Amino acid sequence: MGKSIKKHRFLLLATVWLWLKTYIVYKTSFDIEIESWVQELILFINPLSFLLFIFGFSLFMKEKSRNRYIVAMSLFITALLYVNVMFYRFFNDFITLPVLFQTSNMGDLGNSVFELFRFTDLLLFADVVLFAWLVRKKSSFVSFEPVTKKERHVYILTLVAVALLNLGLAEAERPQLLTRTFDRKMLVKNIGMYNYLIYDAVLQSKTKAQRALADSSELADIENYIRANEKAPNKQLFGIAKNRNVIIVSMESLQSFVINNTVNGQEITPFLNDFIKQSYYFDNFYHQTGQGKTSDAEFLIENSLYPLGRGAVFFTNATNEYNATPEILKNYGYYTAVFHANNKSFWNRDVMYQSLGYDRYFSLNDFDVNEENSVGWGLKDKYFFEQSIAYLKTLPQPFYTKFITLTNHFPFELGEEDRMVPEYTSNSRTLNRYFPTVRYMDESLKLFIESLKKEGLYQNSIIILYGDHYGISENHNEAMAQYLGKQEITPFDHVQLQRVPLIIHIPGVTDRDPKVISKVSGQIDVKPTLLHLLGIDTKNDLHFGQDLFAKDKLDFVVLRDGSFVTKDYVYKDNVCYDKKTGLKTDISYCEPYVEKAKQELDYSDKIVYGDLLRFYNGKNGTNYKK
Ligand code: GP9
Ligand code: MN
Repeated sequence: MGKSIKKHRFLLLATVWLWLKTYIVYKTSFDIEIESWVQELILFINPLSFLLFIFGFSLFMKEKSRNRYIVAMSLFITALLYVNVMFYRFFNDFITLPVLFQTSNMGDLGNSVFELFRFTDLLLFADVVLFAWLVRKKSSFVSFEPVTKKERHVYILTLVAVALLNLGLAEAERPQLLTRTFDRKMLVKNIGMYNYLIYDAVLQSKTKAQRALADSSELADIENYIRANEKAPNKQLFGIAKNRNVIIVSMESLQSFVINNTVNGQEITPFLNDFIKQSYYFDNFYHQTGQGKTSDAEFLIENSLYPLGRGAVFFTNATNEYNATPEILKNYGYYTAVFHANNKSFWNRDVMYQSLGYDRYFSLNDFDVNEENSVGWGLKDKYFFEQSIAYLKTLPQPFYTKFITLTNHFPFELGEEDRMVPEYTSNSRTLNRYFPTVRYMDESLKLFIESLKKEGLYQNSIIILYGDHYGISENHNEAMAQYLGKQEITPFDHVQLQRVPLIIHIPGVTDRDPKVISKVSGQIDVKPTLLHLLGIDTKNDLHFGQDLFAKDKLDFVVLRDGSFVTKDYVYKDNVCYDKKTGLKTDISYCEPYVEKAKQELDYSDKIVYGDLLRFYNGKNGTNYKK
């Protein structure tokens, strides 16, 4: 025994060290909530089974390659760990395979990566260098003796025992852990980051198979569910914007808490505050995005389907059959275009936009972007709108257009000359810098609307502005609590902070009779709402949202992580909160909706993973496909 340990000390050193390193990274780079010592124990042991597995292959190799393999794997595992650390800093989430392989995105992260990099990160790789040195220079330390059969057996038994112990503990702590997949944090906490990636890979191939195996019969239940939930459109508003141009703006990272609010006594969104007074403004409107962020919001708005629980649907299912708003409107004589000053392949948009039915995508190459007119992620919003309008003027009418802003994107960079409100003062640089960039976007929107008026494109349009997703993640809860004047940000507050503005502006209509509408709603509701305003019937369309103006529109929204909000309650992580008090309440109040929330997400996922709409069009021939 002792002899074997000595013989394999390099293998053991690498395994134990990477194990400890992973645990240290868990504790220092991720925000994993631990509620008991059992959970801590699970977290501690969870990297081990994977490491034993990976390094174990070395026991079946020739002496020389054995040591090289150990060094190579140490490097590989460290890189994996590091990619996750970076990703977590940015998205406050663990990476999934589809996202990891979106390498075209990684290149574009440019500035953000720089912003996220810390010099101490280099320490993570120090051990790999040491291992390489040991192998090269200290042949006395690394062994070159053949491995015995018995040693292999003992190793494999240890591996199996560790894996079973881990799974057993995790299953006891969290029943049904592996079947309830949308909570990544829970999974990583219990089976570890590495095993999670394997689990994710299995899921990935399962979803691939799902499309292959899907058939049209699956649609029957889904269609029944959708039809049963449909609400009749509001008669007064149906067709009120018929044949008008449609102008949609995705407002980057804009959350509702800044609306009608101040920083250092100054209004953060003076233009929007004013615009709201001439519009329909929805103040209980939630984003429902997942890992795909901006792109998920686009997906929701135009398909009224949920984005996916893992990966970005723009990547994983870009060539599916959809019935998106642009495609529908093309059948009503609309020209459709989308404007975004970024690489056309970023988030796979060039492919996805074709599936959504866009005639034209004005992307990076169509804009004049230089040092002076860009900051952070690229072209500043003011110039973006200015240059877009020049194109907009030339489009055939009526047009359906979508504009994706960028300046208010993490890390919220902005030159001194563009700052119209001061930074906030708190321990979060991110939150501090958020306010000036929001203010900048607000000003850009003002100029945009002004030029629409100047160009004669305003009066005959319907303008929809929406916040795409949160800008301030949970990592900044302390600063956020300070800003909002709260003791702390509870899970209840967190859900409430997922509200983003939705503004529907119809010149000649909403300016005469503006409204603040407080129905609980979400991005999924935009598609049927817009189509009805344009006087287009949606009886044959498969969507999960409801017309926001329907008399009996349900006060209900499901967030992508499975939380949901009703008129009186908020549900998150198996806890029910009373909206009036913000405090925990009896779960039975939320129970009637738990199944519905899960059902909707499941049905929507089935449509996307199975690419089911390809059957719908073929079979029923909706009124859109002529
Ligand atoms: C970049 C824009 C922003 O093209 O989509 O992406 P986000 O990080 O917000 O999803
Ligand atoms: Mn975004």
